[in-house]
Amino acid sequence: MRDLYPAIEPYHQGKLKVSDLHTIHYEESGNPEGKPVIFLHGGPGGGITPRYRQYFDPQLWRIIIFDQRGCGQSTPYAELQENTTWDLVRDIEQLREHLKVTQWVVFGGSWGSTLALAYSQNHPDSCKGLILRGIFMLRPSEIRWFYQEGANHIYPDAWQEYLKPIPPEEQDDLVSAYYRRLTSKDRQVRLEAARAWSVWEASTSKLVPSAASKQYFGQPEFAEAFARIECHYFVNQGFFDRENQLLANIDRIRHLPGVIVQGRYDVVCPMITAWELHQTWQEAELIVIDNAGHSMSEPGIKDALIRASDRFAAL
Ligand code: STX
Repeated sequence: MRDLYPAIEPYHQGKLKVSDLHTIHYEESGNPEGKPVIFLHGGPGGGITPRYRQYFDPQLWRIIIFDQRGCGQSTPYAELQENTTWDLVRDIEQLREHLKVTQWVVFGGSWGSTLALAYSQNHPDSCKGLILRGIFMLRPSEIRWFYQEGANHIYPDAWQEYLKPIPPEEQDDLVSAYYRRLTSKDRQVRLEAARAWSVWEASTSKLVPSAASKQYFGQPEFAEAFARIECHYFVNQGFFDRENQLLANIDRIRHLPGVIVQGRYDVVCPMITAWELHQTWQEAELIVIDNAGHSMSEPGIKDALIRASDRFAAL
């Protein structure tokens, strides 16, 4: 099994003002002359971590990673205004031009896969290929499964904690009930909701749940942006015109090399979505990891992603 490349520091970090309101934080690591890859993090609202650099051979890749609007070191923190899928798609293109990249490989898991599909379908000429993991297309059925009815059958214990901030009379529409609290003027109300929302996701992301990731997701500095931005995208149905938009537009990227890595026991983004994507995009390679859940740190997922990035380095 392949493991992560050694930890590295960026050779360059910067800020890019992408609108009157928003500035995004980005970093470049690895080889400045290497093949460019843009890493799209999850959530939306998850921000970046140094580990993301370690999925790529630093001799071969110019590894470009950024905090999407409102999270990590991007500012303003947890801001929902001017924060839509199409704003992020424009930011990626603006960052590409700013860094004088002609084409890059697009790497994204979970919400990062949603954004990778949206971006590549709008800018196919900017893309060399796609490495996708834990596929999420932000359709109503996927939101319903994880935040209303479905995943609770597998994690009733964690679900009880997720339900706590919401009184029974509001539980028939949990995403809306959470949205009201996450946008409350009362900081305590916001933070309580943000913590419960985020810990639910941390509790369900790994085949074998980890206390460390629950602790990380539960910290207010992480949870507030993660929960607010996720919930904002979900109440707005990802800002898509129609629910199957990303499948309907596959022809725009069909010619690009693509790999889809999916954990069999992914509870956050169940495999049906990866399956449907692959049915529509059969030219892409589907790799199912039979002993993994959602997280990119699961050993089998890590192995498959690193093998894929090694192969793509030769494109
Ligand atoms: N959201 C899934 C997602 O994109 C429905 C995601 N889950 N956890 C993450 O992202 C981080 C690891 C980035 C926090």
